[in-house]
Amino acid sequence: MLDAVTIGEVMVQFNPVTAGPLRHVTYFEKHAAGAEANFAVGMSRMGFQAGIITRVGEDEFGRYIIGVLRGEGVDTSRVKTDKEAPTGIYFIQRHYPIPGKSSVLYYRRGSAASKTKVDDVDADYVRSAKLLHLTGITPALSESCKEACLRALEIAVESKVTVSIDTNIRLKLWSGEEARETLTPMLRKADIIFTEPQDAEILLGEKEPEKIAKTLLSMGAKTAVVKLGEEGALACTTEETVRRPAFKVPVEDVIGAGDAFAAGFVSSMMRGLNLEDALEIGNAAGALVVTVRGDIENIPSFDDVRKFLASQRRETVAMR
Ligand code: KDG
Repeated sequence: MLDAVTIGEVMVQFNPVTAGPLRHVTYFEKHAAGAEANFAVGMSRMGFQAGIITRVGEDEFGRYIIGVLRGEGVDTSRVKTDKEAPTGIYFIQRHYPIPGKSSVLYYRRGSAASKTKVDDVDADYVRSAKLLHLTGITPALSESCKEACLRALEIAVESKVTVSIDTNIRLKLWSGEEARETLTPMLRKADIIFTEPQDAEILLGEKEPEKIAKTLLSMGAKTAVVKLGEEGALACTTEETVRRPAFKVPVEDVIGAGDAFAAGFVSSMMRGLNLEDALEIGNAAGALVVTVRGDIENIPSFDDVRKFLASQRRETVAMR
């Protein structure tokens, strides 16, 4: 029995050892990353069983990714190896042109993961999970990826598997209009929605966090979470609205923080913690990730979070 299942591309991330414009970077580190894989690893580190549906190429990078996921305890039984297409890769550029920010350059068009299709979605596998986690990235990869996400969503809804969606709009993969057209009907079927003001403006024409959350609740979500980066996060249900500030930490690379946040939040809800503690733990997970290069390396375990919060003198109710 899985606690969480997700669908999405896992890529090799090349992260520059030195910050600044990529034309001047000589050395890169190799990491395994991808929004959904980051989430799955986050769930696993928090003590929950997670699995991922995807494809990798029959190449060294594909073997590397499977090894990393297995090493993290993520179930890879539904990761197919595609003989026709390569494993996707991407580069990160750090602290340029804006200090403290990172950007991504994809080399993933036609990748093995973009060939993921409906047949790869094993209905029993999805049904065996307590939660299906989707993001706005996978449906943007290809028509067949979109169909696979919609099929998984349909199975989850029919089987009463909780659905969480992180809007994660990547405008390098599709236009705002395409994102809105595809994601809006998906969001109507989600129980938990993670978004951020830039995405919400595209999807809902709304930038104000509380209004975003209320609109998502009116569309059917039970819990709406708005990630506010350096300002923390806000979560809303029909009963309460809670806001928690972010933790101030040295920033090495911000990529991946949102996925760790989502895993911290979802795993806390699964533990039965309240909204405030779930936000605090999500914020802590996001903060820890940005202090190192790579998306998954510093995703915390529950014990890591406990130590971090104690260092910040902010123990959650559950940790006292
Ligand atoms: O959320 C982090 C991801 O954006 C990063 O790992 C790369 O999966 C990725 C993507 O599609 O942007």
